[in-house]
Order: sequence, then structure tokens, then C-alpha cells
Amino acid sequence: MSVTTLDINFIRSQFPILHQEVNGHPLVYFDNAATTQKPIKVIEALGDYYKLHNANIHRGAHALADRSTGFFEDTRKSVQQFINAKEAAECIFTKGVTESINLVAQTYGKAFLKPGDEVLISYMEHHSNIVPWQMICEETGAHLKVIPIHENGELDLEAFYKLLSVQTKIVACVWASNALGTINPVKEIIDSAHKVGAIVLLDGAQAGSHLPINVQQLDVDFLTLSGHKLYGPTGVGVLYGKRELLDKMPPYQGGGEMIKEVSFESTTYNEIPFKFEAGTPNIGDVIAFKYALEFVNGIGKDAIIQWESKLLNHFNAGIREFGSNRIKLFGAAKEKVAVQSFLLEGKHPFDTGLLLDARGIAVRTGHHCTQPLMKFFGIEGTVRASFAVYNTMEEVDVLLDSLKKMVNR
Ligand code: C6P
Repeated sequence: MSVTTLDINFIRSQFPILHQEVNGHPLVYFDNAATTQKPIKVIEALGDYYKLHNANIHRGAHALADRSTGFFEDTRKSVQQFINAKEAAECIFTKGVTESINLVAQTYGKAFLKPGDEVLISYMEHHSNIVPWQMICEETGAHLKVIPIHENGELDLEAFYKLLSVQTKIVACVWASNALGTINPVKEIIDSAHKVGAIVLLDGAQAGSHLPINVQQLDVDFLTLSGHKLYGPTGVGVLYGKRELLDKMPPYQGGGEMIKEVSFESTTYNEIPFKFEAGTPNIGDVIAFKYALEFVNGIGKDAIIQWESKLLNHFNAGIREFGSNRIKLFGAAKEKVAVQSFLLEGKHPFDTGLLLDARGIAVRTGHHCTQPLMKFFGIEGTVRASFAVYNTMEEVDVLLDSLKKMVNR
């Protein structure tokens, strides 16, 4: 589908939540980087699971258990196709990106990092891609190194190459920044890291719903996704890992499902992906997640990114047009997903957020879980508008109009 054939009204009709008033105004939902809204098929699939199929998976010898197991594993196959993994077994279900990164840090990191090794992250990471590495570096004696960025929000690649060395064992980098929108040159990062023998983990939280994903072509070692930022339910995430790495990693948690044989003397572990899925998983939400992937596939990532870029460009052009120097934009990378951070001069971001909320406009305010990045810009936080495929130009105009009134006040 191309943008010219994108039927936004039809797309919006699939999202019941969008058709309501907030504070006396039609809801304008621009907090999509925090979580996207869910299409009706996802909501219905979750309801149907509890109404019709509910059973624990991979265990029971009865029809409901069989059915639930089948649906659960169908989603795994959909994820495999969505990211073009070689095998479905390389796709592990987690709670979200946060858990996926912690899993890698606490298993791969714990097993393979030694004192003096280095883990490279960037200045624009979300706390979820900072703190787990800090924790494991402290435990193993490895060092955490940080790739600086430029004022426009792009990664300083020259500095990256200077930091990269044979000591580098892991490069953990955000694919698309949640605070600035910057799309990082991940293929270049992966290829360079591999040349020094390092593995690469990509934080795909903001890439999942916007960018085409092909893990084999990227040759990425680990990729993390959150279902709820991808039109799916909360509590579902994905950790993709290459089989050769997952096979040699110790398990994350012990319990049911992740074992082959247990005795009081010793335990043997299950194959991937089950080795990393201890206990009863979030069955219903995983099953419903398949319909979110179908929603995205039905439109196509190319059409999504084209439409969202139009929304972003319209917003930025509108800001420039009202010619005020009382609004400052953060994040001017050449390659961006549809996320725009800004500040109104003299106004705390939270106050701007409240004023917008009074007009029915939902944006996020604050540090966006990127405190080191905010420190780099010398600010406490920003107001962030983040767009999704169901947003319209008219909605962007509503935001622009509200901001215009605020700056001219
Ligand atoms: N960012 C935002 O409003 P979880 O919470 O595990 O699904 O995702 C964590 C996470 C990791 N990396 C990036 C780049 C992210 O954007 C997020 C979540 C939300 O920006 C909530 S802080």
C-alpha cells in the first residue's frame, strides 16, 4: 500500500478508543511512542481467548490446551516472519524490551563478560538500555563506555570508531530514539562491531512499528521489541537472538517449561525458545499480538513510514511557519521516525502537557526515561509528540493551533 492509497478513515475505524471526547474535545492521541492504541481485532482476540480457549500451554492433554498452544506458537511464527528470523525458535517471548535487555545482560553478559571488557552504549539510550548494562558491568568488572552524540541528535560516528576496539564485547544501541526520533545507522554499527569481534543488541522499542525489520540481512545478534508499542497488548515483548548465541547462554530464570529433566542433584535445560520462557507466559496477550502484526503487515511498513513522515514534516513546517523563536525543537537528525520533542520558552513541559490535555491532546512530557540525554541538552525534560499511522493532518493542525495560541499569549 502506498500513502496515496492509505485509507486513514478505515484505519481509524479499527481503533474504538480514538472515537471519544476528552475534556470536551475530540481525542488527539500523540503519545504513541509511550504506547500505541490497539485495533479491534487485537482486543477481540484477547476477549476470545478468555471466553473460548483459556488453558495453559505446552502441558495439557486436552482440546483447549492444544488449541491455546497452537495459537501461541502461531504468534511466534508471525514474529519470525515479521522480523525475517531464520527460525521461530530464535524468537523468545518476554514482557517487553526492558525484560529482553535484562535477559541478555544477565545471561550472555554474566557468562561472557570479564574484567577489562567493554560494553558500548550511546548517549541517547533509554534507561532500559543503560541500567541493565551498568548492573552487569559492576558485577563482572567490565567497563561501560558511552558513544557521544551531536547537537542535532545524530550519533557521533567518528567517536564510535575511536571507542570501538578488541576490548569491546557488546554494543547495545537504540535503533530509533524515543526522545529525539533519530534513526541510527544500525547496519554500519553492526558490521563495524563484528569486525572487532563484538556482538550487537538493538533496542527496537521505537523501530518496531515504523521501520522494516530483517534480522538476517542486518546480521544483528539480538533485537528487542515491545508489543504494546506495535499496536499489540502490554506485557508482551520479543527477544530475537541468533541460535548460536542463545544455545550457549545460560537460562535467565528457573522453573517450569525451561527444563528437560529435574532431579535434586541436577537439572538439564530445555531447547530454545523454551529455555528462556520459565513459568506460565502471558498466553492471551501473546495470542492477541499476532493480530497487531497482521494489522501492520496489512498496511505495510513503507506506507506507514511515508505517512508518518508526512505528519512529522507537516508539524515541523507548521512550527517554522508561525515563525516564533519561543519554541525550541530537539532532534534534527536527517533520518527520523515520527517523534518530535520540543519546549515552549519559559514554560515547564508538564504545564504545556496539561494545557494540551485541556484541549484533548495527549502528549508525553518529562525526561522520557533518557535522563543522560536530557542532561546533554541541559534540560530537565521536553514535551514530546509522537505520531502513528492512524493520526491525521487535521490532528496535527489541532496541535499546531493550540501551540500557536500558547506562544502568542
Ligand atoms: N519508552 C516512552 O514513552 P518497555 O517499557 O519495556 O516496553 O520499553 C522500554 C523502552 C526501551 N527503549 C526505548 C527506546 C523505549 O522507548 C522504551 C519505552 C516509552 O518513550 C516509555 S518510557
